[in-house]
Amino acid sequence: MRIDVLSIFPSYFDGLTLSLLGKARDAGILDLHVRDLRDWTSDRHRTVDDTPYGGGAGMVMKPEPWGLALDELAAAPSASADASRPTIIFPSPAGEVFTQATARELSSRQHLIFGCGRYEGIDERVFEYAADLGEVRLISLGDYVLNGGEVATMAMIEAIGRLIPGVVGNPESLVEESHEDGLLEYPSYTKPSSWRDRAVPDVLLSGNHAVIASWRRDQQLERTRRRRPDLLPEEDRSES
Ligand code: 6GU
Repeated sequence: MRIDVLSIFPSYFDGLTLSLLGKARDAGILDLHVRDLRDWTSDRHRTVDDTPYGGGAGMVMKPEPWGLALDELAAAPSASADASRPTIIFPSPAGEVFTQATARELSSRQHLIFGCGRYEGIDERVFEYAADLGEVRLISLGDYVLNGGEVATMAMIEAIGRLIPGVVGNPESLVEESHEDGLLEYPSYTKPSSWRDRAVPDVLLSGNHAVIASWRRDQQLERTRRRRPDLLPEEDRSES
């Protein structure tokens, strides 16, 4: 998979050289490029923002650098062939909410471009123009406000990247995870079996795999009811 990131703060993404995603890059599974949007400006101050038409607080990102950058990054070897058209993601608190299903869907794409906005946002015409180059998605991490798209992009790249075959060494560890089966994960324990007067649940020491599996399922349901009832179908939300 190729991923291009456009940002005025490219050093935010230095962390992606670490750990699993760093290894995936070294192994050639993930072809990740972080680019400075200001490289597509031509004035002395490398200006990327301007005041909003109609007035109001803050600044808006100018369309011209975005247009030039997207033209360059979306230009595929076989332009216009459907599979090679990129998916262009703009992180935005005004977008659809990112979930594990979104991560799964995006993990099968050949080319993702993340456009990280700052200030009060990006000139709306950029989103319209980008739709000529690929599939445009505005995606939010949830109902709170960040200062820009960078941290959201990091989170999305990590969630998507770990689903690419070969990135996570043991594919089984992808299955037994919160949200993969629509429930929260069951609790985990390791040695010692007693720590500060707290014992590991007996069932986990029983060696009976069927009973352990059933206990874990119950724990998943119980936690999901208590912490995230919104994940359950209406009829499963209360204990009785
Ligand atoms: Cl994707 N961007 C910004 N700026 N704030 C957010 C967000 C994204 N998701 C939640 N809050």
